[in-house]
Amino acid sequence: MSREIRSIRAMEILDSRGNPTLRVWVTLDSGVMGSASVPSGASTGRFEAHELRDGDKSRYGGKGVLIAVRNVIDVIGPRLHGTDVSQQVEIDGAMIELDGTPNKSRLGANAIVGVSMAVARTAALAIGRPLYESLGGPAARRLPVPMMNVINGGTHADNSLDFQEYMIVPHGAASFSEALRYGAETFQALKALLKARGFRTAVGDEGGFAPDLDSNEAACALIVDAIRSAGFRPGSDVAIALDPAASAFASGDSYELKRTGSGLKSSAEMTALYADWLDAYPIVSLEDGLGDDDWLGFQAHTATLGKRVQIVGDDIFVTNTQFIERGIKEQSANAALIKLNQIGTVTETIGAIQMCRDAGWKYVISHRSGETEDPFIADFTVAMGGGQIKTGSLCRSERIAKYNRLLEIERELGADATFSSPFATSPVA
Ligand code: 2PG
Ligand code: MG
Repeated sequence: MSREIRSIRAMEILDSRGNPTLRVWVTLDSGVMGSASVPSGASTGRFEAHELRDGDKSRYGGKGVLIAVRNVIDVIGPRLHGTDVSQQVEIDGAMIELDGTPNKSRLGANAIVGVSMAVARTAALAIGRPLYESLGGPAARRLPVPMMNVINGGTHADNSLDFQEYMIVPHGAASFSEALRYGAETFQALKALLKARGFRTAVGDEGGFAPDLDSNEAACALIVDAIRSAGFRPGSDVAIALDPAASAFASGDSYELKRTGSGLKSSAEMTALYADWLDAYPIVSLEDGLGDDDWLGFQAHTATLGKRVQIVGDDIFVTNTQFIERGIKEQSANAALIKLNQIGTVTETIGAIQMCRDAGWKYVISHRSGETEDPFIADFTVAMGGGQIKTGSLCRSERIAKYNRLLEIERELGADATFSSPFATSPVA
């Protein structure tokens, strides 16, 4: 059956924050058609690939994506017409060349990644295989341990917390579906605790609660209480992961913890603060504890904390091999967060993952704070086999869509599905 691309269409849709984004469809000569929808971040790294927005203030406050949509239809579509959809590398390369800028600012990384993802999905449909298998081959059997963002702060919520994400990591479960249950039960226990202690239970952008706690640290203590109250062991059953997203509160050479009124801290003081927390709470992963230009700080941070905890670079690496390579050389971290739209194509994303693997680094496939109902990253995570996904809380359907897709994959793989913790059991219980 012909796998040649007949047409590529796109339209403007809304993401989970009510902001415009793109949905792209690829249709083959055979009639097979696949689509994908593009996510969007709020706490973006400075060197992320360019998200093209119209800037026309009369529509969506300038956030429309009609120019990116036109770029898909008028520029990318005609160029890819007649190309074999299974040639992902060539297709992504052709789009990079067509764009011609270092950060995909001409056509828009949102336009390019939409096509790239839709091509991957259509290629899978064309051979009648699930996306995770089409991208990952027969070895794609590992279900990920989820990092579930149950308390939101920073740029994801209008509350009192400087730090963006407090996540639970149910890594002691025996399977993905059990991990999901551990997570959901802990989330409900957390809700009950918040209520009982007089805090509001409204949620932030990723579905985590957004209470006005007295300190950034109070969120860790609350989560430990919730884990216990749900009947699990903090650390060995359910651990904690943090993404302070420190670029958002970096101020010159310092970090300004404005919301909690904790004042200015140097890079070394931030690292000392995390070291104290590691002593007190079962934390297994720390992402963006420092800002995206604090390379020296990250190096010291990793030297001090890297043996005890996974140090993940998000804003500092932006899924870009140029920055990950520097990070590996300078030992700035020991893991990378991986987001397709930070770099803009499936091929380059896989390149970033391969670089992590070669260096013995871990990697975590991640959603964005602005998401859609597209569960693409669920399949992508299983395909890449790293065993970790970050895809939000235990409510809001744009987050749950990914968990539900992982349940389906687990079921489909049956006895072939594997699940194992990438973390040593945390010493604190
Ligand atoms: C992050 C992400 C996802 P955003 O910082 O890791 O949680 O947030 O999409 O806003 O960059
Ligand atoms: Mg982050």
